[in-house]
Amino acid sequence: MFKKVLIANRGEIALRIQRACREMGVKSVVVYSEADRDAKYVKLADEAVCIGPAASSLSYLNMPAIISTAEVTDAEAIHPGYGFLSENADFAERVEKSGFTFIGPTPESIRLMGDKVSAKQAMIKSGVPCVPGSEGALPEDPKESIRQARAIGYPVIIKAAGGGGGRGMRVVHTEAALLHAVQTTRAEAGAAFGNAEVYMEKFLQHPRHIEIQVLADQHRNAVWLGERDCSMQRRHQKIIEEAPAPGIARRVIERIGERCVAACKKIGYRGAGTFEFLYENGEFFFIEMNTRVQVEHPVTEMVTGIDIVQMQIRIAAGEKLPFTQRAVQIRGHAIECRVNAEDPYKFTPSPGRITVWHPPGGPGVRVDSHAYQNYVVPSNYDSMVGKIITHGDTRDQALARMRIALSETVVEGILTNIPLHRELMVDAKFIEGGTNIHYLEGWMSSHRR
Ligand code: MV4
Repeated sequence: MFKKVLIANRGEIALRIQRACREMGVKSVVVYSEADRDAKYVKLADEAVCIGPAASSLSYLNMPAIISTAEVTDAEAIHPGYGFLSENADFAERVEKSGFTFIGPTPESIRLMGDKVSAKQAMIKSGVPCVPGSEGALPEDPKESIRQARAIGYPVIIKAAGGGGGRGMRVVHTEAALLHAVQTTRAEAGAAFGNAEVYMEKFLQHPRHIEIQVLADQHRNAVWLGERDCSMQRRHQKIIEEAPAPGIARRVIERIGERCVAACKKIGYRGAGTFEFLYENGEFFFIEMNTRVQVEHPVTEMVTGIDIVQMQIRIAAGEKLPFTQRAVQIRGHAIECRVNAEDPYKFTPSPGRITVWHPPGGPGVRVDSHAYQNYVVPSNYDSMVGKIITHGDTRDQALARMRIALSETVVEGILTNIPLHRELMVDAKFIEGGTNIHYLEGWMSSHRR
C-alpha cells in the first residue's frame, strides 16, 4: 500500500478521499487554491500545499504545480477525484511518466472512453447494447448523413465524439434540418474539443438515466456493484440519485451488469468506472463510460457496503479485489440529495458565508460535506456544498429518512436547493418511482413559474 497519496481536488470529494486514506493508514497531501485556504479538509490534512490562485486553470488544472507538489512531498500516488483532471488522459500519462501512480484507469482507457465514437465501438465489440446509430463517425459526404438518418429513423441526435455529459449535441426532427445540424455540431465540436468528429444516434424521447458501477483490478478481476438511477436532473446537472433503480426487473439489470463486467475484461479496464445507459421501454442502451469516481458513488456504497474510494486506491496499489461477484449483495435502498449553494427555483449560484450549518443525523443518514459554520462558499467552483444520503431496508424507508433528514437540516447565510428537495420528496410521481430525465424540468414549469 502507498505511504502517501496526493489529493488533486477540492471540496467534499477531497475530504472523502482523505477519509479513505486515513482509514487505510495512508498519509494524504492536499493541494488547494487561494480560494480554499480555509477549507476544513485543508486543516484536517496531514499536509497541505497551496498551488495557485482561485481560478481552476491556475490551480486544480495546473498539471506541473500538482506533479511538482507530489515530488516535494514524497507522495507516491495521485487521486484526481471527479471533474478537473480526473478524465484527462494526458494528465494520467504525465503522472505516470513522472514516476507516480495515477489512481484511476490507464491513459489508454481514459482516451478510449473520452472519444465517444471509440467508446461505442469498444462496447459493440464487447456485447454491450448501444443506441442504434451511425457505424462510427459520420463521413463528410452529406448524402451519407441523409442515408444513415433515414435508416435510423427520425428523430436523430448528432453528438460530438469529443463531447459527453450533454456537451456538443443536437436533436434533429426532420431531414430538412439535418445537414445544417451536422455542420453546426461539427464546427462547434472542432472549436470546443479540438475534434470535429460527430456521430448519429436514434433520439430516445423519454428515457431514464441508469448507470452501472464497476470495479476492476490489475489481475483481470472485475465486478459490477449494481446500478444507480440518476434521472432527476436539470440541464445535465443531477440533483437526486438512488440505488437500486425502482421498477427494473433484476434479471434485466443483471444481464447488463454482466455485459459491463465482460467489457471491462475485454478492454483491460482497471479502477472504478461507470457505464451510462438510457433505459426506455424495458431496454438498455449504452451512451458513455465515465472513468472516474462519481459524485453519486455513496448510494452504491450504502447498498453494497463496499468503500469505492478505498477500492480505487487498493486497485491502483496493485491489490486484488478482496471479494467476488457472488459476495456483492444489494441490501435495501439509498437516496442522495445534492445540496447546492443556489436559488432553489431560479438555480442562480449563491456563494458566500454559511452563518448556520446544522447537518442532519440519525439511523441510515450520511452527510458527505466539507462545509461548516462560517465556511465561505467560493464563487469560483461548482455550487455543490455537500450531499445528504439516506439508506433504508426499503425505498419507502430511505425516503422517510430523507424527509426527516431534510427537515432537520438548517443552512443559513446562503441560499440552498434544500426547499426543492423537500418538495420533491413528497411528490407523488417521485414517490411512485421511475420518473424520466425530463421529469424535473416539467415539474419546475408546472409547480413554479
Ligand atoms: C441521448 C438522449 C436521447 N437519445 N442520446 C445527454 C448527456 C449525455 N450523456 C447523453 N445525453 C443524452 N443522450 C440519445 N440517443 C438524451 C440525452 C439526454 C440526457 C441523458 C442523460 C441524462 C440527462 C439527459 C438530459 C437531456 C438529454
